[in-house]
Amino acid sequence: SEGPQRHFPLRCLQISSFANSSWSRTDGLAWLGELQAYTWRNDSDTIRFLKPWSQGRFSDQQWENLQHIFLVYRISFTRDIQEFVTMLHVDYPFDIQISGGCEVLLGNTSKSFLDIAFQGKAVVSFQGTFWVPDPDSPPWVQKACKVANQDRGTRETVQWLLDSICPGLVRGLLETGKSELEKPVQPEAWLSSGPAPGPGRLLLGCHVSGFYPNPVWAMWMRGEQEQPGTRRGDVLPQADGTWYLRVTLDVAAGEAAGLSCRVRHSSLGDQDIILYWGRGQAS
Ligand code: J76
Repeated sequence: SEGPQRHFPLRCLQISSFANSSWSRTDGLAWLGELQAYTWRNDSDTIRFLKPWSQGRFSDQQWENLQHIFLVYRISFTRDIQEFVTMLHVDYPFDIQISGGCEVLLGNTSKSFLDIAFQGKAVVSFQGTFWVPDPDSPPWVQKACKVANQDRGTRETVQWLLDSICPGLVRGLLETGKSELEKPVQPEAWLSSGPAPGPGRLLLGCHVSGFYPNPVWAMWMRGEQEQPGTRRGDVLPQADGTWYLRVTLDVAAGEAAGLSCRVRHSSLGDQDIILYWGRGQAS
C-alpha cells in the first residue's frame, strides 16, 4: 500500500487544575489528526473510546495495561506536584497542561513530543531521555526537573510510551480508522446579508459548513477576480467533527450585483461551489 497521504499526529492532552492543597483534577483527551478518539475524565478509571476504531490494533490486555499505567501516573503526578509546591513555595491556584504524542512518518520512522505548560506558558519538554526546562522557566520548575530526572524508571517509561507505544498505536489506528480519517466530507454553502455596516452598505456573508478535513478556501469574487476585501472568520469546530467557516464582504449596496462566493475543498475535486449574490437573497 502507499501509506497515509496526509499527516495524522496523535495528540494526547492533559489538563490539571490545582485550586489549593486539597483540590485538584486531571482530565485527558486525545486526537488523531482532527478527530477526537479518546477522553479520560478525572472521575473515571478508564480511558473512554469515542470512535469505533479507537482500540486500534491493541488487544484488550494491552489497553488494560496502558490504563493501569495512566491510573498510577495520575495519582503519582498529583502527589509529586503537590510536594513540589510545598517544597518550592509555589502559589495556588494554577493549571498544568501537557501535550504529548507522536506522528508516524514514511519509512517506519516516527517523531514524538511531550511539552508541559504552567499557567499557559511552555516550561518543560521531554527530550530523548530527560526532562528539560526552558531556559526562561521559573527557578522552581528547574529544580523540579532536577528531581524528576533522578527517577530513571519513569524516564524510561516515558521514553517507551513516546517512542514505541505511541507509534505502534498510531499505525493500528491508521488501519482501523482509515475510512473515516481519509474520507473527505463535502461542505454545504449559503449566502446571507448581515447587519448594514453603514448607510448604503451591505455586509455579505458566505457560510461554508460541514467540511472535513479542515483546510478550505472561500472567497468573494467578481467574475474571476478575488475580492481583496473578503474577511475570513475563524474556522470553527462542529460537534460532528466537521468544520464551519464564514467569509464576509462589506460592499456599497449598488455594487453587490455580480458578486459571487467561491468555495474550494478537497471533497469537491475541481467542482468548486459558486453561489451568486442576488439569486435567492432579499436584497
Ligand atoms: C506524561 C506521561 C508520563 C507517564 C509516566 C509513568 C510513570 C509513573 O507513573 N511514574 C511515577 C511512579 O514511579 C515509580 O514507579 C514506576 C513503575 O510504575 C517506576 O518504577 C519508577 O522508577 C518509580 O519511581 C512517578 O511517581 C512519577 O514521578 C509520576 C509523575 C511523572 C511526571 O510527570 N513528573 C514530572 C515531570 C516534570 C514532574 C515535574 C516535572 C517538572 C515540573 C513541571 C512543572 C509544571
